[in-house]
Amino acid sequence: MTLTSPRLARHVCSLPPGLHLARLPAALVEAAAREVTQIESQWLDGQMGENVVFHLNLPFPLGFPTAPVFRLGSEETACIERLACAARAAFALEDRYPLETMHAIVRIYSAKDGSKIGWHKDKRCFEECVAGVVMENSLPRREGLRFRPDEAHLGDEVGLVERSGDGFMFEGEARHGWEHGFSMPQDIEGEHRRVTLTMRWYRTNDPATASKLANGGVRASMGRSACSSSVRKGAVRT
Ligand SMILES: O=C(O)CCC(=O)C(=O)O
Repeated sequence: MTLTSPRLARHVCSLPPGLHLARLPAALVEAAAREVTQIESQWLDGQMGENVVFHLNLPFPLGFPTAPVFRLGSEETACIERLACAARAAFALEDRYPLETMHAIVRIYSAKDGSKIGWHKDKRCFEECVAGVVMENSLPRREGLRFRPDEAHLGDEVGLVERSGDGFMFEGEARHGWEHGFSMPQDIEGEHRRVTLTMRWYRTNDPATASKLANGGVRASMGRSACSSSVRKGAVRT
């Protein structure tokens, strides 16, 4: 992974403190990317907006799933789950965060609809470390996730130049002092896309969160199935 900065070339453009990079095994990433394509054609029904998403294990927000949720152990997401586990191991998070509290989300950014995710910081209901894997980046210049410091922090806006299999994890200043986001470059048309897997772990020390987690992450009245992968394309969504 390399970096780009919109500022002057004499500025040394550096990563936000607390952003770590890794490479994930190609075979694992390719298998997960194939699975995303399958799910997209079978389960996602024109779910456009900021981008197309589905969740793994737990919904976001807890209690009110906004997109299909594939539980751990779902056949349809076996390879994506393996990739999430590999990323968790690559960043030494296995002993810190249990798989059961993981919320993973797959986002598909397409040049066809200029999809994006605006500048933001991740919510505090999630544990300190946030990890991601690029499953596909077919943009001609492979622009990826961008970071910029907030008003209280110093640094230049920086953008990752990505290849599929690139993994990142952020914590500390990168998590709380910098924002991140992605916008499809305006001059790109056609089939180019960026597909990512982002993993966060719900904090369990808050009683409200703990009780929702004990309930499988959904409202009591909804039952498990309303929040499972039963929202196949064409079916009624909750
Ligand atoms: O697509 C990405 O790499 C990042 C997604 C993201 O920022 C998020 O899910 O909050």
